[in-house]
Amino acid sequence: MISPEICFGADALSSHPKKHPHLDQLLETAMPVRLDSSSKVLILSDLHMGNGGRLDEFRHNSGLVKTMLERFYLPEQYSLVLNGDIEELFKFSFESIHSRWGDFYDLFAAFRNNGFFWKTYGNHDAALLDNKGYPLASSLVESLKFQYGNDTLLLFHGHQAALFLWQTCSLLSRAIIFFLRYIAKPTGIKNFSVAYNNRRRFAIEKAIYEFSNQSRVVSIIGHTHRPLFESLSKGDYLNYRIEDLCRGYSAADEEERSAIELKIVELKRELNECYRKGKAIGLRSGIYNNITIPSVFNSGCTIGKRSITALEIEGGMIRLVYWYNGRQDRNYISERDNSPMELESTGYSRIVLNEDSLDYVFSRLRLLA
Ligand SMILES: [Mn+2]
Repeated sequence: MISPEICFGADALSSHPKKHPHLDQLLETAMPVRLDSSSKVLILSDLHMGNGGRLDEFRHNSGLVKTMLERFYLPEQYSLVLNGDIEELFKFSFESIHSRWGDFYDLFAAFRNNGFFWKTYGNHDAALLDNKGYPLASSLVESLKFQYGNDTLLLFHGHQAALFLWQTCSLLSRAIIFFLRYIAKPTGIKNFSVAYNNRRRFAIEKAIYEFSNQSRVVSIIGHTHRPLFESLSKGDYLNYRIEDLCRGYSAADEEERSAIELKIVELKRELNECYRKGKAIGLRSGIYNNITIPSVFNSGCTIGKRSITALEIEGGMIRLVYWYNGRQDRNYISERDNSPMELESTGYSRIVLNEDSLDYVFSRLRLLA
């Protein structure tokens, strides 16, 4: 293991070594946007829109995305941030994407009337910076900072952390660079997306997590395709729920008592499962002594099978939501006991997987980081 001091040379000799200079710079140059407790914002990422053919990962969920934007978020006065990798330019030309999904551009831009519309670029759509005719060009930025009172939420796609990782002197990174430059390309492995590689995405999340705690900001990313909502940990939440039910038990009548007993059995089973998988939860282990600091959120992606995850900011709350076709099984279980809400009679439903107030999130960050 190479220590950061060796990696960062002279910089590490100063009294406040900057561990993630690339991300610090991203924070400095981010486009500022002021939010308050009445703001409503939807954050989506990783649509990976293609040409409508078999390899187009957006195809399955295009109906869901269009319906929820047109019939829920637009009329509900949400602003919109598309947090990178909206077009899949590694596989398709912009012309072919635009000819299939062109109607989405007007829909995205319509959110400007609700407040704002911004798009950050990711690794799969960064090439659009050079496209003079790109319809969303005036909304395209590398990063955004939401200023909420004295606190800051930084929105960026997340691949920037990988650029940073490649610049470090770790042997692993050098091996990856060597692989990409000299082996991967000539044999035609072009799509070296990090999305499906657990170790790589953990490394990216960890770098962003460290940076966020150091800078006392909340980062909102995409890129890894893994929804993240690290606030009160699931284990803590389940313990809290069990505690609460035990306290209510003595005052409950016969019928309520049996319902409470059943609920506790179920929660205990979930809690055991949670501890059993504890190590895999990753961000909670290590230098922060298992205390959860809610400094990284990820909107997830829209390329699941007929379901998507997204982040909402509304009424001073931040929420991870899951939209799915109600006629099919859900892949996710809510950590917060919420029931699904069907959007009119569209067949599409929304469930809140997790939520907390921004004030609570920033208090935890200030007190624990
Ligand atoms: Mn990406």
